[in-house]
Amino acid sequence: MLPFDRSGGRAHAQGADDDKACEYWRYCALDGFLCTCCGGTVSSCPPGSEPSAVTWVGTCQSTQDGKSYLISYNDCCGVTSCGRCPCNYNVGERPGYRMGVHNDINWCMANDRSSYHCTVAAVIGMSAAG
Ligand code: ABN
Repeated sequence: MLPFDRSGGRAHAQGADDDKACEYWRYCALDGFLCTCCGGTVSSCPPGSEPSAVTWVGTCQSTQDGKSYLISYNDCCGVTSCGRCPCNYNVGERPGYRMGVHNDINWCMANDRSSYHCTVAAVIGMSAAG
């Protein structure tokens, strides 16, 4: 039997070390399209888009050293929706009344160009959690 792609276009590969896969460790609380699949990197927006002025944060455990890191999930703004590699992980997410830890929102709301393109996951610190 020939190999069969069951990913539905969501990601190129499965794996905690592949930054184009939803399972990549930094994406544990990411809801959106991966910027790594849209011409950007894990921490920089694709050309023509800009990072959201406001953001939400999560804590994810690194597969490299087992430590917990604080991750900033900035949306990239000003370009229409990328549509590639949709992911939805919600470790530690809280309901919408706690905005800083809620991911199902267009965080481009405070930018002049408020259309949502994709989401990056930048490490901004180590977590006291471990
Ligand atoms: N933060 C990603 C996103 C954008 C628009 C709608 C839902 C989620």
